[in-house]
Amino acid sequence: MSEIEVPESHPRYESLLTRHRIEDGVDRGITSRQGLIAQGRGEAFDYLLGEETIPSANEAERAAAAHLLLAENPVLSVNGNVAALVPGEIVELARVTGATLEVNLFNRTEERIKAIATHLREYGADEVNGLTADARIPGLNHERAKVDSDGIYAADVVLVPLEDGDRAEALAAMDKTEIVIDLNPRSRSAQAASVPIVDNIIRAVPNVTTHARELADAPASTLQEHIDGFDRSAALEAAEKRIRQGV
Ligand code: PTJ
Repeated sequence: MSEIEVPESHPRYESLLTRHRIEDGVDRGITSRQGLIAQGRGEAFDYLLGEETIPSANEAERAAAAHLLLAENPVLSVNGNVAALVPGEIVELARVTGATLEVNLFNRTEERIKAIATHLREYGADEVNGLTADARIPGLNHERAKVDSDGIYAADVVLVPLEDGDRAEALAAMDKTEIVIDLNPRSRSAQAASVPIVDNIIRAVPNVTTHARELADAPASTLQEHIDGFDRSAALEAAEKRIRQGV
């Protein structure tokens, strides 16, 4: 038996586990209730995608790893769904790529930021940013614009999983290299991203980490080749084709 008392051989195991983690996140004050709706939306896209990492997503995940390794100041943005679904995995990705973790919420409350930071520390994070919030993303209304001046504001590469479209567009407008994880290839976040990863975060984050481990000792020229070889429009098209046609 697993953490949800369902055998791992159950055909819907991953999906049930994901739901359980989101529910648990809401109960613990980590995930917002809107996070439940976002999860339902994601599940529908994932079902149509075949609940697997398609080849174009794997390429995006490799390009994302290369960007994070080449970055001077990479930041992984964590919201309530990310903290509930992949707490250990996002901490591990930060460790392997040398990135900083920053809690950045759509429905921002100080209590939830603190609860998420504590949760991530329980999973091994040394430092979690997001509470200082001494800078603003230009072009966004007050609460959602708050970031740390030495964190997301100063980042050259930022990973924003399950992001709301407005903020993804505003971050892209700041000329950052934006890596988005979103199961909807038509979402404004995926459309705004330099690297859109159309995959379930449950599979995507560990796979970016696997690529980062493999590329850790590669020269900068090899990392740059992976970045230059990635075609964001082709990746979005391939994901949409898979969802619409099942091929
Ligand atoms: O914790 P907060 O306050 O920052 O709020 C987080 C949510 C996710 C509630 C907030 O950012 C939000 O409302 O997001 P949206 O606009 O619902 O967008 C979420 C996107 O993530 C949608 O396009 C979903 O299809 C997608 N999504 C949902 N679950 C997953 C996912 N993508 C990848 N993996 C998932 N498990």
